[in-house]
Formats: sequence, structure tokens, C-alpha cells
Amino acid sequence: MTDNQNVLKFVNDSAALVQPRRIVWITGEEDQLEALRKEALATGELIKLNEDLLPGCYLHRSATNDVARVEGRTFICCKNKDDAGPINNWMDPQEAYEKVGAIFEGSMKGKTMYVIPYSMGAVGSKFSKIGIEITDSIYVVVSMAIMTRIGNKVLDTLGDSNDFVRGLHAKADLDAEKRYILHFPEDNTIWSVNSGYGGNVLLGKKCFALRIASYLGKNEGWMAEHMLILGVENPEGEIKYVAAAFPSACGKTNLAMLIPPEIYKQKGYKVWCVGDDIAWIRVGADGRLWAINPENGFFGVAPGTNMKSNPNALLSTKKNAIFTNVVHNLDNNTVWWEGMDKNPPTNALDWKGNRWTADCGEKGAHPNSRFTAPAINCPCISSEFEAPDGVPLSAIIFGGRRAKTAPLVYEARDWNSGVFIGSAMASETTAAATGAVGVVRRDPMAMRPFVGYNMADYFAHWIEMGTKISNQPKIFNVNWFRTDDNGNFIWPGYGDNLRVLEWILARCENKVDAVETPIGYVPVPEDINIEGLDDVTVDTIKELLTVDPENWKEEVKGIEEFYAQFGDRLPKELSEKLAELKARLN
Ligand code: OXD
Ligand code: MN
Repeated sequence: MTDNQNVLKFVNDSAALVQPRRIVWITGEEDQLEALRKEALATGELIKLNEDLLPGCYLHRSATNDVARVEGRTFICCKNKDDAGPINNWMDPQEAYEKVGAIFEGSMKGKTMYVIPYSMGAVGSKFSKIGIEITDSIYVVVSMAIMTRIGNKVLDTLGDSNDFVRGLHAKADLDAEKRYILHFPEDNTIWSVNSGYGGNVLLGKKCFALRIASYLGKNEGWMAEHMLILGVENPEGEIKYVAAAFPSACGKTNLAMLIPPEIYKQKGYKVWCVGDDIAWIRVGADGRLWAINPENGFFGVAPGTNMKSNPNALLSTKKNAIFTNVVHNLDNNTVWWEGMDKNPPTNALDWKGNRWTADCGEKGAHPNSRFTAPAINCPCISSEFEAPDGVPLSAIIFGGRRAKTAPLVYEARDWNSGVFIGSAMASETTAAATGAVGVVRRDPMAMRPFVGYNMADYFAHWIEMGTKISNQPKIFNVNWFRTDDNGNFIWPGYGDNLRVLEWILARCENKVDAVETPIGYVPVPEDINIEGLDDVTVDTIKELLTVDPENWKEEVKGIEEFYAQFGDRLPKELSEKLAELKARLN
């Protein structure tokens, strides 16, 4: 426990509201966690999996109405509506405390209230931040123990400081009509009620490490971003780090844990994963940007993860992991999901716990079924994963899923052009199969659902940060998803994306030239290494690098429309960049 009066007041006030039968402080000791897992086994909240095949692993099933983040019920509660901006849902803080306070009231009657002290980032690092999450869910406690650093050591580090994020979560009765995910950035507070789904209830992740942290970053001069961090080690043993932001369904976890192509392996290239979802980024004393992954585990999408698409992710789940909403193989008490292998179990339960066979016409695992796995399980986890100062960034990469518009890779002319590229980021719904161009959803810096304040001010913060970085990383955009006229992907993707990273890093060291286009610099086609690729020629690369002015004129219209909603609050630097692009295209 603690003598910290701020923490005690928060815990006591919360208890007065939710009225639990008892309060348990989570110490971080394995004995306590093990006892809680046993308790959850008895109630069916967790199912113990085969100890020989999946040691320390559990299966959990969420309520069937509670399987994903709920953007429509996620609110930023700041005093002034304009400070939440046109992209976020907004609620007045007073109204929110009253309305949702009434839902919390008495919600833990007869239940245990758990108090989880946790650190985002290595305990004690000056990059790190502390949160206290109160919850009525053992699933949340044991999952937080994987995803963050928890327990007494965190309280010791906090001392008597008031600098912690207050998180209150109650599953309550999982009523979807009374489900609210509220953020009070001005009060360092998060309220989440009537959900048990990870993204809504593991409050360290999206709620704290992105929405609240982005607001803290704006005020304190740093950045909280929806980015993976990886290191590329060259044959000389030098490691260069990049951070990359992609909207969902663009292969972020796959890139973070990339397996180099054979030809690169032979030469001695290695890729190291620092993080797969979130980066906290600061300017170092050397004027470079330094990034940490504030999380301690991976909360990955299960379907499609297999020994080909992402062996490192699959291997990360082989011990001490929690699977949610996947298929339960009753023959050997393990798990399965679509896209794991071609052998679905024949004696199995689906994600809802009903008898299931692969030929029944329905998927066995929920499409958003997940695994929660300790980062240290990952075979390619970086030796710098715990480094208190993080890793220095050579490049920032944005990307999306675009059938035609964006080339395989291009480099921004300068920092503000990079911010412009990030602000206009978009992904198309997967129309690839028909070759038609899908519906474009703008997802700036992949932060659309995660910026805890006005998106226009977030763009301004990026521009402002540029003025503080004397040694700026270069900014790039990649697109692994260009299609030919038949709708087939042209670029092989996966491990071969290292070929593009190699060009990016060569640019960062001024080792290769580039070709200027209206949107930025693209590679000289011969500079993308295609050694060992069967179906890719220099002509393929040329095709992948074309910039079609007609497509881009359409794109400009889309960006203009998107920008219009920010009115005067849009930084003039961005409207200038848009005007310059328009002029270059004509
Ligand atoms: C995630 C997400 O779960 O971005 O990481 O939705
Ligand atoms: Mn994410």
C-alpha cells in the first residue's frame, strides 16, 4: 500500500462511489496474481489451457456484445467543446461526471474492487508515467500485469506525488446502452464503464498512452503516437531505428516483428522489435528524437497470425499469454483461429463457447479476437526494449492501404511536408479483389480515434515540435498495397518490406539519390534491392513508384474537404503545403 494521500483519496472517493464489498491492492507479486487466476478459473472468467503446450496461458470469452473499441461511445470531456475538435465526441465534464457517475454508483456492490498501480514505460525512467487503475475485473488485473509494469514498485516510484492518471473501470452489467469510455484530459482522469473489451478497459493502452498522453505531450513538449518502433541491424552490426504509423489492418505488428528475406539474413541483417503499437517520443539532449514503447506486452489481433505471416507474434503467445474470443480446441485444450493453419480442430467450441466445426458456415474465432502476450516472449525483442531513454529515431514512416495513389515509398521534402503527409494519411477499404478503388477514410498519423484534443491543434503541435528538433529524422510514406489492373497486389510485402526500409535508411545517411516528384522524393528504381525476388523486376519497381497527377488531383480534393472541417484552427503551414502540392500538380 501507500501513504500517498492523493492516491488514498482517489481510492477512497472511488470506493464511496462504486461501494465494493472489499478493496484489494495489486502488489505485483506472482502469488497474488496466481491466486486471482485461480479465482477466475472457478467462476469461468478464465479457462486454463494445456500446461505442456501453452504453459501459463488462459482463454477468456468476452460478452458477445462487447468485442471491440466503441468509437461512438468514446468521449473527450474538456471544458471547451472546441478543444475536443470536430473529430472527437465531446461531453461537458460536469455533465459527464454526473451522468456516468450515476452508472458507476453502487456498481461494485458485493464485488471486489482491485487497485492496480502501473507504469507506462520502464519503472522509474524519466520518460515513464504512472497510472492507477481501479477495476472490478480479474481479467483486467491479469491482463494489465502483462501489458504494463504493475505493483508496489510503481507506488514506491510515485512517492507522494500527485502526478498519476486516475482510471476507474467497472464492467458493471455490460449494458451496451450504458457503455461509456470517457477521458478528462484536464483532470488526468479516465472513466470506463460497462465494457470488458481490452481496448476499452486496459486503461494504460489507448486511453492513457494515446488519448491522455497526447494531451500531456502537447502541454509538456513531447509526442504520444500510434506507432511501432523497430531497429534494423546491418551486417556491420549498426542498428538504426524507425517509428511507423499505419491505420488498422495495414500490418503494423507484422512490420514491427519483420523476418528479413533469406538474402538479407545471409548478409547478416536483423530486425529488432521495440514496440508494435505505441511510441512516446521526446527530443534528446543531442537534438534527435528518442522513442520508448510505454507498453510491456502485445495486444495483437489473432486471426491471420501464423508461422508465415508473423512467426515472432505467434511464438510470443506460447507462454503466459491470454487469448480472448478464439476457438477452444477441446482435443488438446489449446486455441485456434482462422488463418492459424489449415487444420481447424474438429472437437471445438467457437468464441461464444458453442459447439463449432469449420464447415458450419461461421467463423470460429471473432475477427477481432486477441492475444495478450508479454513482450519479452518475442524472439526478436530489442535489447533496448527497457532502455530508460529509448532509442534514437532515424526516420518516421507513415503509411496506408492505397490501391493506386501512393507510390511504394516517397520521402517528404522537409519536416512540415512530412507533417502534411501524415495529416492527410488515409486508407481504403479493401476493394483490392475487384481492382476498384475503395472508400477512403482519412486517419491522420493513424491517430483519428486516439488524439485527446482538437486534431488541428495536434497538427500544430507536430509543426511546433519540428522547430525544437535540431537533428530531425526524415519523414517517409510507404504503401505496400498498390494493385495492378486486376486488383492483385504488386509488391510482395511482409519480410520484403525490409528492402524499402533499407532505402529509407540509406536516404537518412545521404547514401543514395532520389527522384523529385510533385509529392516528394521517390527512389531511383534501381536503388530498391530486388535480389532474390522472383516476380519483381526493375519495371515492377518503376510501376510501383509512379505518381499519377490525375489521381493526386483527386487526392488534393479529398484533403481539402477533410481540412475544411478544422476552419481557422488548421495551421497555415498545412494549407500552404496543400497549395504548393496543387501548384506542382498543375
Ligand atoms: C489496436 C487498435 O487495438 O489500434 O491496437 O485498434
Ligand atoms: Mn493500435
